[in-house]
Amino acid sequence: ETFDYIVIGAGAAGLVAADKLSETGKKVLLIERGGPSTAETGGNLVPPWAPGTNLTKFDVPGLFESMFSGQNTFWFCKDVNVFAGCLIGGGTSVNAALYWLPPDRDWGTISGWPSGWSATDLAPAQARLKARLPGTDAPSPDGVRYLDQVYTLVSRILGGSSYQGITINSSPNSKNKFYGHSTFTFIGGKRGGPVATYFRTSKARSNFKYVQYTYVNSLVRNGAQITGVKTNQTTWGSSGVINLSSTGRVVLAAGAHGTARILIRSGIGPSDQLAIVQSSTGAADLPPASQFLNLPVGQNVLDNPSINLVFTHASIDSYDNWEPIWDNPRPADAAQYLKNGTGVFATASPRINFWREYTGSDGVVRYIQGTSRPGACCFTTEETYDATKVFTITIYLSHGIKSRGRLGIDVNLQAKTLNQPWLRDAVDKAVIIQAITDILTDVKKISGIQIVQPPTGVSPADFVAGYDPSTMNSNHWMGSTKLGTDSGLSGGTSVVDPNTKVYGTNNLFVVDAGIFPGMPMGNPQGAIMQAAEHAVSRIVALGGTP
Ligand code: 6FA
Ligand code: ABL
Repeated sequence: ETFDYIVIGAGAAGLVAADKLSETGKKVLLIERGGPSTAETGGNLVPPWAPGTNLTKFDVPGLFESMFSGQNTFWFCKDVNVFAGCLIGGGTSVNAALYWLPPDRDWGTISGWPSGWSATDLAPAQARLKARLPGTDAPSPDGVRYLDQVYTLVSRILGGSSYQGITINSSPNSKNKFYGHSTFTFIGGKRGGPVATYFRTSKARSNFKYVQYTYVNSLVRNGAQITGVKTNQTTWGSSGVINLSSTGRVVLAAGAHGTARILIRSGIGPSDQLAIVQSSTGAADLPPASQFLNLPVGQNVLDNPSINLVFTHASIDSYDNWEPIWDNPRPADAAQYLKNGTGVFATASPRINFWREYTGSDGVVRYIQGTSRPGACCFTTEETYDATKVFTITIYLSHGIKSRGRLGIDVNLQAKTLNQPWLRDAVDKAVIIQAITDILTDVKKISGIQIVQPPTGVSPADFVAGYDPSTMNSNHWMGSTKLGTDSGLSGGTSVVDPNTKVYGTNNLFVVDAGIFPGMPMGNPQGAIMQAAEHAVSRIVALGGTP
């Protein structure tokens, strides 16, 4: 059996790509290393308070904060040293589902994209995405916003700097001093996202097939031509190889870390990384060294640095820091959700989001995103405070960020961060310090707010300087297979061309978070799905498949 398209990875980008490709009638295989997530994909991990229901950990939005604990967090990839979803839906099945229709600035030269990737070029992709997945800022099906004290209080704080309240996705370009209710990909009080939309329509097509628990090790190459993919599944033949048709294509969507690793294990990447594969168990799968493509895979990596500010206020219900939600939830909230799918469990933890523009001393415009939620985690303090009244404002540096890091593999072929990407640029750091200073100034205008973090007497600059870089991670990895016109084969920074085709290959494409040259304004899943929509229209327009 051979395929016209093999899509690797059933995450944000892969589910969109597989659906759009199968819509054309071509024979499409989607390969996912993980297993089921939500009930409709066969998942059955239900909390102890919902026995006999189909309300899995991945379906119930209010269980989001429980992703970070548990004996066996199988939903996260065990061979990637940061959080990455390894199940159907990828990151979209484990994330907080925050969802932003990207502003125009996320595309075009201002964000590092070449011609063909302007906001105008991408407008049809955004319209298609919005039609399939509109998102909601009132996820409980009864329209009521529960546990909303954080929204009320933080909107008052932001009023101190004359921010305006809006419906965020009704006005994607309003990102300088605007706030609104957090907006999510939830549908009908459950996790929706690409699994409940794009994946559902692809599964209904006879020319579409998907396999799970199938790990792609490497690509089978004959020079520039990819002829198949090598998996760990011998059901496909003793070598685990799945073949492409003679005019077929491989579309990589294994995520910023996963795609980089597959390329490197296929002889495509920086020479120091290929040397690691040559002296590892993966050596046998490499093509001859004469076919290596020395591309900057894993370079130019971005993630938002994020800093948590922690406060208390008498009006706040910290929701017990979300700790009991899995096995000892507040009985009335669990009963309400079981009864009709409404209430606190119908949404994830964030309550309000806001953005503000800053021009750095280097003249570059950068944006700050804020996300606020009841509760707080992962910090220590000398202060005495009432944990039942605590809330967090997380400050992210986003669009305009200059710092870059590097990811790749280690000797065990695990995917990992090689150089951290957070606040390496001095102006990036100055901007986030300014943003924290501004928020704290506005916080102090509201009576009764106790600042728990940063601690009393510690300036924003000292707080940022002393902040453990490993806790600045935002799980928004981008850029490891950057798209652009400056081919890495000629010393440039790009791994894929404007058609998302890997330089030096005939039929290999990347459509996931790795292609982004710059950081989107908000949490990136919306931008990633929009980019995948656009990428597929370009791939299909190339013609050439049967
Ligand atoms: N993004 C948002 O926009 N809003 C959020 O609220 C948000 N929250 C989180 C969050 O809370 C967590 C804990 C994490 C980890 C991420 C969050 N993100 C959020 C980021 C967002 O989910 C990611 O940016 C987005 O999902 C990335 O999309 P990609 O398509 O680039 O990659 P995925 O990780 O979604 O999918 C890759 C798939 O490939 C996975 O299913 C993986 O199992 C599979 N795969 C990897 N290697 C493979 C291999 N060798 N063979 C077969 N399959 C493979
Ligand atoms: C995101 O986009 C981030 O990737 C997540 O890290 C973030 O969730 C969600 N959105 C919600 O804003 C946080 C949790 O709220 C914390 O409790 C957790 O410690 C942290 O993720 C871990 O990275």
